[in-house]
Amino acid sequence: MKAKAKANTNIALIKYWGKRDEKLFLPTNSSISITLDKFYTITTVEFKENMINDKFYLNGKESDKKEQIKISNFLDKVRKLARTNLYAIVESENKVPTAAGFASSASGFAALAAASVKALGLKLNKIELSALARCGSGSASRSIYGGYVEWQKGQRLDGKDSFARRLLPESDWDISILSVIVADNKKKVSSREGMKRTVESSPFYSAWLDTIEKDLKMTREAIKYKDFEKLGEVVERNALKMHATMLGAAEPILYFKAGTMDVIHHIHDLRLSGIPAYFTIDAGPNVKVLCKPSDEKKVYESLLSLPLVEDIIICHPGNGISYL
Ligand code: 2P0
Repeated sequence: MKAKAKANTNIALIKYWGKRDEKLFLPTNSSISITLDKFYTITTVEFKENMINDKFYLNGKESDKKEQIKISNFLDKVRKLARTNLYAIVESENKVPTAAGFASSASGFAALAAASVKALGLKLNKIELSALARCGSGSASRSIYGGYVEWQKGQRLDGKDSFARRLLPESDWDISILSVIVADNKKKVSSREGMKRTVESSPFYSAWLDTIEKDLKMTREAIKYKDFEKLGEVVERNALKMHATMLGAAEPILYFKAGTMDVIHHIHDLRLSGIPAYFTIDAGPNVKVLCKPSDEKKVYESLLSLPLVEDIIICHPGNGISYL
Protein backbone atom coordinates (compact mmCIF):
# COMPACT_ATOMS: atom_id res chain seq x y z
CA MET A 1 0.00 0.00 0.00
CA LYS A 2 3.02 2.22 -0.48
CA ALA A 3 4.49 3.83 -3.60
CA LYS A 4 6.95 6.55 -4.55
CA ALA A 5 6.85 8.69 -7.69
CA LYS A 6 8.79 11.56 -9.19
CA ALA A 7 7.35 14.29 -11.41
CA ASN A 8 9.06 17.21 -13.06
CA THR A 9 7.46 20.60 -13.20
CA ASN A 10 6.62 22.29 -16.48
CA ILE A 11 6.68 25.73 -17.99
CA ALA A 12 3.71 26.82 -20.03
CA LEU A 13 4.41 28.04 -23.56
CA ILE A 14 0.76 28.84 -24.09
CA LYS A 15 -0.71 29.66 -20.72
CA TYR A 16 -3.61 28.18 -18.82
CA TRP A 17 -5.35 31.26 -17.52
CA GLY A 18 -8.94 30.92 -16.34
CA LYS A 19 -11.32 28.16 -15.28
CA ARG A 20 -14.76 27.29 -16.56
CA ASP A 21 -15.31 25.03 -13.53
CA GLU A 22 -13.35 25.70 -10.36
CA LYS A 23 -14.27 22.50 -8.53
CA LEU A 24 -13.23 20.22 -11.40
CA PHE A 25 -10.28 22.37 -12.52
CA LEU A 26 -11.64 22.76 -16.03
CA PRO A 27 -9.89 25.46 -18.01
CA THR A 28 -11.39 28.02 -20.38
CA ASN A 29 -8.53 27.43 -22.83
CA SER A 30 -6.14 24.67 -23.85
CA SER A 31 -2.46 25.14 -22.98
CA ILE A 32 0.94 23.85 -24.15
CA SER A 33 4.03 23.32 -22.01
CA ILE A 34 7.53 21.90 -21.81
CA THR A 35 8.31 19.57 -18.95
CA LEU A 36 11.61 20.66 -17.36
CA ASP A 37 14.48 18.45 -16.23
CA LYS A 38 15.66 20.37 -13.15
CA PHE A 39 12.65 21.10 -10.93
CA TYR A 40 10.76 18.17 -9.50
CA THR A 41 8.81 16.66 -6.63
CA ILE A 42 9.33 13.18 -5.19
CA THR A 43 6.36 11.90 -3.23
CA THR A 44 5.82 8.78 -1.16
CA VAL A 45 2.27 7.77 -0.31
CA GLU A 46 1.41 5.03 2.17
CA PHE A 47 -2.19 4.08 2.90
CA LYS A 48 -2.51 2.55 6.37
CA GLU A 49 -5.06 1.00 8.70
CA ASN A 50 -5.99 2.71 11.96
CA MET A 51 -5.40 6.31 10.92
CA ILE A 52 -8.00 8.98 11.62
CA ASN A 53 -6.89 11.44 8.93
CA ASP A 54 -4.25 12.00 6.24
CA LYS A 55 -0.85 13.36 7.18
CA PHE A 56 1.21 15.49 4.81
CA TYR A 57 4.89 16.31 5.25
CA LEU A 58 6.62 18.70 2.87
CA ASN A 59 10.43 18.67 2.93
CA GLY A 60 10.34 16.88 6.29
CA LYS A 61 7.92 19.26 8.00
CA GLU A 62 4.25 18.69 8.72
CA SER A 63 2.47 21.21 6.54
CA ASP A 64 -0.21 23.71 7.55
CA LYS A 65 -3.94 23.07 7.68
CA LYS A 66 -4.64 24.69 4.30
CA GLU A 67 -2.20 22.41 2.47
CA GLN A 68 -3.41 19.34 4.40
CA ILE A 69 -6.96 20.05 3.23
CA LYS A 70 -5.86 20.35 -0.43
CA ILE A 71 -4.05 17.02 -0.22
CA SER A 72 -6.92 15.29 1.59
CA ASN A 73 -9.48 16.57 -0.90
CA PHE A 74 -7.35 15.16 -3.68
CA LEU A 75 -6.87 11.82 -1.92
CA ASP A 76 -10.65 11.60 -1.46
CA LYS A 77 -10.94 11.36 -5.26
CA VAL A 78 -8.36 8.57 -5.37
CA ARG A 79 -10.06 6.75 -2.49
CA LYS A 80 -13.35 6.95 -4.33
CA LEU A 81 -11.79 5.36 -7.42
CA ALA A 82 -10.25 2.57 -5.32
CA ARG A 83 -13.34 2.20 -3.09
CA THR A 84 -11.32 2.46 0.10
CA ASN A 85 -11.59 4.48 3.32
CA LEU A 86 -7.95 4.24 4.28
CA TYR A 87 -6.03 7.40 5.14
CA ALA A 88 -2.47 8.00 4.02
CA ILE A 89 0.86 9.38 5.06
CA VAL A 90 2.20 11.61 2.27
CA GLU A 91 5.84 12.70 2.26
CA SER A 92 7.01 15.11 -0.44
CA GLU A 93 10.42 16.45 -1.30
CA ASN A 94 10.06 19.56 -3.38
CA LYS A 95 12.96 20.72 -5.55
CA VAL A 96 11.06 23.68 -6.95
CA PRO A 97 11.55 27.26 -5.77
CA THR A 98 8.05 27.67 -4.33
CA ALA A 99 5.83 30.69 -4.99
CA ALA A 100 8.22 32.52 -7.27
CA GLY A 101 6.46 31.83 -10.53
CA PHE A 102 7.51 28.19 -10.78
CA ALA A 103 4.49 25.93 -10.64
CA SER A 104 5.39 23.63 -7.74
CA SER A 105 1.79 22.49 -7.69
CA ALA A 106 2.31 20.98 -11.16
CA SER A 107 5.02 18.54 -10.10
CA GLY A 108 3.43 18.18 -6.65
CA PHE A 109 0.05 16.93 -7.78
CA ALA A 110 1.46 14.91 -10.69
CA ALA A 111 3.72 13.02 -8.26
CA LEU A 112 0.89 12.66 -5.72
CA ALA A 113 -1.50 11.33 -8.36
CA ALA A 114 1.04 8.80 -9.65
CA ALA A 115 2.14 7.60 -6.20
CA SER A 116 -1.34 7.34 -4.66
CA VAL A 117 -2.78 5.49 -7.65
CA LYS A 118 0.11 3.01 -7.59
CA ALA A 119 -0.08 2.58 -3.82
CA LEU A 120 -3.71 1.51 -4.10
CA GLY A 121 -3.02 -0.79 -7.07
CA LEU A 122 -5.27 1.15 -9.45
CA LYS A 123 -4.64 0.63 -13.15
CA LEU A 124 -4.94 4.01 -14.83
CA ASN A 125 -3.56 4.88 -18.23
CA LYS A 126 -1.66 8.16 -18.76
CA ILE A 127 -4.75 10.00 -19.98
CA GLU A 128 -6.73 8.97 -16.89
CA LEU A 129 -3.79 9.85 -14.67
CA SER A 130 -3.52 13.26 -16.32
CA ALA A 131 -7.23 13.97 -15.78
CA LEU A 132 -6.85 12.91 -12.14
CA ALA A 133 -3.75 15.09 -11.55
CA ARG A 134 -5.72 18.00 -13.04
CA CYS A 135 -8.14 17.71 -10.10
CA GLY A 136 -5.31 18.73 -7.75
CA SER A 137 -3.94 21.58 -9.85
CA GLY A 138 -4.60 22.31 -13.50
CA SER A 139 -0.99 22.47 -14.64
CA ALA A 140 -0.30 19.07 -13.00
CA SER A 141 -2.21 17.42 -15.85
CA ARG A 142 0.72 18.34 -18.14
CA SER A 143 3.51 17.07 -15.86
CA ILE A 144 2.49 13.43 -16.33
CA TYR A 145 4.31 13.52 -19.67
CA GLY A 146 7.82 14.47 -20.67
CA GLY A 147 8.76 16.84 -23.48
CA TYR A 148 6.23 19.04 -25.26
CA VAL A 149 2.70 18.60 -23.96
CA GLU A 150 -0.77 19.94 -24.70
CA TRP A 151 -3.59 19.99 -22.15
CA GLN A 152 -6.79 20.01 -24.15
CA LYS A 153 -9.50 21.94 -22.40
CA GLY A 154 -12.30 19.54 -23.33
CA GLN A 155 -15.98 20.31 -23.72
CA ARG A 156 -17.69 17.99 -21.27
CA LEU A 157 -19.17 19.21 -18.01
CA ASP A 158 -17.75 16.22 -16.10
CA GLY A 159 -14.20 16.96 -17.31
CA LYS A 160 -13.54 13.49 -18.71
CA ASP A 161 -12.15 14.97 -21.94
CA SER A 162 -9.94 17.53 -20.20
CA PHE A 163 -6.50 15.91 -20.05
CA ALA A 164 -3.03 16.33 -21.48
CA ARG A 165 -1.26 14.52 -24.31
CA ARG A 166 2.32 14.53 -25.46
CA LEU A 167 3.05 16.47 -28.65
CA LEU A 168 6.76 15.60 -28.94
CA PRO A 169 9.12 13.55 -26.74
CA GLU A 170 11.84 15.42 -24.84
CA SER A 171 14.59 13.67 -26.81
CA ASP A 172 13.25 14.90 -30.17
CA TRP A 173 13.99 18.60 -29.76
CA ASP A 174 16.46 20.04 -27.32
CA ILE A 175 16.09 23.69 -26.46
CA SER A 176 17.50 25.63 -23.53
CA ILE A 177 15.20 27.10 -20.91
CA LEU A 178 16.97 29.49 -18.56
CA SER A 179 15.11 30.14 -15.31
CA VAL A 180 16.16 33.65 -14.44
CA ILE A 181 15.53 34.51 -10.81
CA VAL A 182 15.09 38.19 -10.06
CA ALA A 183 13.10 37.86 -6.82
CA ASP A 184 12.21 34.96 -4.59
CA ASN A 185 9.81 36.54 -2.17
CA LYS A 186 6.43 34.86 -1.90
CA LYS A 187 3.93 36.37 -4.29
CA LYS A 188 0.92 38.22 -2.92
CA VAL A 189 -1.69 36.91 -5.35
CA SER A 190 -1.77 33.17 -6.05
CA SER A 191 -2.31 31.94 -9.62
CA ARG A 192 -5.61 30.51 -8.52
CA GLU A 193 -6.83 33.85 -7.19
CA GLY A 194 -5.22 35.75 -10.07
CA MET A 195 -6.98 33.81 -12.79
CA LYS A 196 -10.31 33.95 -10.98
CA ARG A 197 -10.13 37.71 -10.59
CA THR A 198 -9.12 38.12 -14.23
CA VAL A 199 -11.99 36.00 -15.56
CA GLU A 200 -14.50 37.83 -13.37
CA SER A 201 -13.39 41.41 -13.90
CA SER A 202 -10.93 42.02 -16.75
CA PRO A 203 -12.37 43.61 -19.90
CA PHE A 204 -9.36 42.17 -21.76
CA TYR A 205 -10.19 38.57 -20.94
CA SER A 206 -12.47 38.14 -23.95
CA ALA A 207 -9.59 39.23 -26.22
CA TRP A 208 -7.44 36.53 -24.63
CA LEU A 209 -10.04 33.92 -25.55
CA ASP A 210 -10.51 35.38 -29.05
CA THR A 211 -6.85 34.87 -29.96
CA ILE A 212 -5.91 31.73 -28.02
CA GLU A 213 -6.77 29.18 -30.74
CA LYS A 214 -4.48 31.00 -33.18
CA ASP A 215 -1.64 30.94 -30.63
CA LEU A 216 -2.18 27.24 -29.96
CA LYS A 217 -2.17 26.40 -33.67
CA MET A 218 1.02 28.34 -34.28
CA THR A 219 2.70 26.65 -31.31
CA ARG A 220 1.69 23.15 -32.41
CA GLU A 221 3.12 23.89 -35.87
CA ALA A 222 6.34 25.35 -34.47
CA ILE A 223 6.82 22.23 -32.33
CA LYS A 224 5.99 19.88 -35.18
CA TYR A 225 8.50 21.54 -37.54
CA LYS A 226 10.96 22.44 -34.75
CA ASP A 227 10.85 26.05 -35.84
CA PHE A 228 12.52 27.83 -32.93
CA GLU A 229 11.90 31.44 -34.03
CA LYS A 230 8.24 30.79 -34.69
CA LEU A 231 7.90 29.14 -31.29
CA GLY A 232 9.67 31.97 -29.48
CA GLU A 233 7.57 34.67 -31.09
CA VAL A 234 4.25 33.16 -30.20
CA VAL A 235 5.36 32.14 -26.70
CA GLU A 236 6.54 35.66 -25.85
CA ARG A 237 3.38 37.25 -27.21
CA ASN A 238 1.16 34.82 -25.34
CA ALA A 239 2.87 35.48 -22.01
CA LEU A 240 2.56 39.25 -22.42
CA LYS A 241 -1.08 38.87 -23.38
CA MET A 242 -1.77 36.86 -20.23
CA HIS A 243 -0.18 39.58 -18.10
CA ALA A 244 -2.16 42.23 -20.01
CA THR A 245 -5.43 40.53 -19.02
CA MET A 246 -4.38 40.79 -15.38
CA LEU A 247 -3.58 44.48 -15.66
CA GLY A 248 -7.22 45.00 -16.61
CA ALA A 249 -8.56 43.14 -13.56
CA ALA A 250 -10.17 44.87 -10.59
CA GLU A 251 -7.98 45.12 -8.58
CA PRO A 252 -5.17 44.92 -11.13
CA ILE A 253 -2.52 42.24 -10.70
CA LEU A 254 1.07 43.07 -11.56
CA TYR A 255 3.65 40.34 -11.04
CA PHE A 256 6.56 42.12 -12.75
CA LYS A 257 9.38 43.56 -10.64
CA ALA A 258 12.18 45.85 -11.77
CA GLY A 259 14.38 42.84 -12.53
CA THR A 260 11.61 41.34 -14.68
CA MET A 261 11.61 44.45 -16.88
CA ASP A 262 15.40 44.45 -17.13
CA VAL A 263 15.40 40.88 -18.41
CA ILE A 264 12.61 41.62 -20.92
CA HIS A 265 14.54 44.54 -22.42
CA HIS A 266 17.77 42.59 -22.38
CA ILE A 267 16.19 39.77 -24.38
CA HIS A 268 14.93 42.27 -26.95
CA ASP A 269 18.46 43.69 -27.20
CA LEU A 270 19.91 40.21 -27.63
CA ARG A 271 17.53 39.63 -30.52
CA LEU A 272 18.56 42.90 -32.14
CA SER A 273 22.15 41.71 -31.88
CA GLY A 274 21.23 38.56 -33.80
CA ILE A 275 20.72 36.00 -31.01
CA PRO A 276 17.27 34.40 -31.15
CA ALA A 277 16.22 34.38 -27.49
CA TYR A 278 12.66 34.77 -26.19
CA PHE A 279 11.05 34.97 -22.78
CA THR A 280 7.98 33.77 -20.99
CA ILE A 281 6.73 34.74 -17.53
CA ASP A 282 4.27 32.91 -15.29
CA ALA A 283 2.31 34.29 -12.38
CA GLY A 284 5.39 35.67 -10.66
CA PRO A 285 8.34 38.00 -11.23
CA ASN A 286 10.87 35.49 -12.55
CA VAL A 287 11.53 35.02 -16.23
CA LYS A 288 12.15 31.91 -18.29
CA VAL A 289 14.27 32.52 -21.34
CA LEU A 290 14.19 30.20 -24.33
CA CYS A 291 17.21 29.94 -26.60
CA LYS A 292 18.99 27.44 -28.81
CA PRO A 293 21.47 25.17 -26.98
CA SER A 294 24.23 26.61 -29.21
CA ASP A 295 23.52 30.11 -27.78
CA GLU A 296 23.02 28.94 -24.19
CA LYS A 297 26.40 30.00 -22.83
CA LYS A 298 26.28 33.48 -24.39
CA VAL A 299 22.72 34.11 -23.21
CA TYR A 300 23.51 32.81 -19.71
CA GLU A 301 26.58 34.99 -19.30
CA SER A 302 24.95 38.15 -20.59
CA LEU A 303 21.89 37.72 -18.36
CA LEU A 304 24.05 37.02 -15.33
CA SER A 305 25.74 40.38 -15.81
CA LEU A 306 22.45 42.21 -15.13
CA PRO A 307 22.58 43.69 -11.61
CA LEU A 308 19.07 42.55 -10.59
CA VAL A 309 19.53 38.95 -11.72
CA GLU A 310 20.12 36.82 -8.62
CA ASP A 311 20.49 33.39 -10.14
CA ILE A 312 19.97 31.45 -13.34
CA ILE A 313 19.23 27.76 -13.59
CA ILE A 314 19.61 26.18 -17.00
CA CYS A 315 16.97 23.59 -17.86
CA HIS A 316 16.23 21.39 -20.84
CA PRO A 317 13.16 19.35 -21.75
CA GLY A 318 12.71 16.66 -19.11
CA ASN A 319 10.85 13.39 -18.75
CA GLY A 320 7.41 12.51 -17.45
CA ILE A 321 6.51 10.75 -14.23
CA SER A 322 8.66 7.90 -13.01
CA TYR A 323 8.31 5.44 -10.14
CA LEU A 324 11.10 4.99 -7.65
C1 2P0 B 1 0.28 27.67 -16.60
N1 2P0 B 1 -0.09 28.92 -14.50
O1 2P0 B 1 -0.24 27.35 -17.68
C2 2P0 B 1 -0.27 28.90 -15.92
C3 2P0 B 1 0.41 30.14 -16.42
C4 2P0 B 1 0.45 30.14 -14.04
C5 2P0 B 1 0.57 31.00 -15.21
O2 2P0 B 1 -0.96 26.91 -14.22
O3 2P0 B 1 -5.67 26.69 -9.66
O4 2P0 B 1 -1.22 26.16 -9.94
O5 2P0 B 1 -4.03 24.87 -9.17
O6 2P0 B 1 -5.23 24.92 -11.36
O7 2P0 B 1 -1.99 25.19 -12.14
C6 2P0 B 1 -0.45 28.01 -12.28
O8 2P0 B 1 -1.69 27.69 -11.81
O9 2P0 B 1 -3.52 26.66 -10.82
C7 2P0 B 1 -0.52 27.91 -13.73
P1 2P0 B 1 -4.67 25.74 -10.23
P2 2P0 B 1 -2.04 26.30 -11.15
O10 2P0 B 1 1.27 27.05 -16.14
